[in-house]
Amino acid sequence: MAASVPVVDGAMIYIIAICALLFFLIVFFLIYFTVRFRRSRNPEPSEIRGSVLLELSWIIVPTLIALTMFVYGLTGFKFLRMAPKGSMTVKVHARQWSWVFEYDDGRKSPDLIVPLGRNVRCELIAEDVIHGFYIPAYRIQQDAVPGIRTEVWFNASSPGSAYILCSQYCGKQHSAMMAKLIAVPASQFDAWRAGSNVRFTGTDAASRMPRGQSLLFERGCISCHSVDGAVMVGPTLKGVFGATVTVKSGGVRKTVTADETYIRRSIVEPGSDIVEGFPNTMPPGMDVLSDAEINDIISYLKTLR
Ligand code: HEC
Ligand SMILES: [Cu+2]
Repeated sequence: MAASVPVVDGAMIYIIAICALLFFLIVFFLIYFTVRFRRSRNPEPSEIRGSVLLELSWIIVPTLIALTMFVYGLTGFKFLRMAPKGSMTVKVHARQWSWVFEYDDGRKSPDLIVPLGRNVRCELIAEDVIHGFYIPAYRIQQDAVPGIRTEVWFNASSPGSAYILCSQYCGKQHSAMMAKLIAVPASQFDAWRAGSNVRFTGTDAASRMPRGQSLLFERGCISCHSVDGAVMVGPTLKGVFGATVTVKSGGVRKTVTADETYIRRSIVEPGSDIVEGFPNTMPPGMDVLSDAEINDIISYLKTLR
């Protein structure tokens, strides 16, 4: 649950209630007048002159009713759009097709882990196309648009997890663009932030993934490489381990077997062996990976047959 839920649900129920009331009133009078003024009872239509009072009242009353809906909606909207001062900020990177949550200390996570009871302000950054940051259980939805900073905030009031979805059709794997929001007690959150390898077992995506796979997420590899055979900006990583690859090394075309040495070099100095048919666009900054992390990635790639 979050504070945004009663705000959105309240406006929704209010609007539906007014619409339902009007609907039943209109249908009631429709039927009543049809029966009451049927031809057999009124063979001669009577002539009715205008009534200023009646006309004014059916202009003013519905206008006022509609305005209450507007005011109700507007207060809720302002509440949802303006993050309270002192909120904790999380940068939400949206890209084809994953979410990465970046905390102010630079820590990145494939799931949005938040402390209970804190106001969390999400700064939405679209890295390629328009995405929609959508947490149905919290009634929160905001587009992430390239070139524009949009934001949204919430306050998780009960522990547990909720789905984060993308609400803008953003390409082939749009429906797979899911993550979890996990609200945990502040003490657990601080331990996780401090870098201890707290895993919220069974709930977060990261804990279900092999370490190597979650690294591909955290380091953004999956924005260029698929693990299912699809060719994206870069070649797929499915079946790459042990495969025979044609590369250009310093302008010379040659065939190599993708062993540990080759894969390690492809990650650390991507410009040294360029896979044929692909541009040399893999960022060399990927060498921030530690040796152990590269080993984890290689172990994971070995399982991708
Ligand atoms: C901006 C896009 C981009 C990102 C991000 C990226 N790569 Fe690449 N990668 C490429 C391209 C393009 C190639 C093919 C050209 C080349 O070999 O340099 C490639 C090649 C590779 C290869 C060799 C594949 C083969 O078939 O021989 C490996 C392994 C690899 N990348 C791993 C990674 C890992 C691990 C990460 C994340 C730490 C990563 N890449 C991030 C674009 C990217
Ligand atoms: Cu999307």
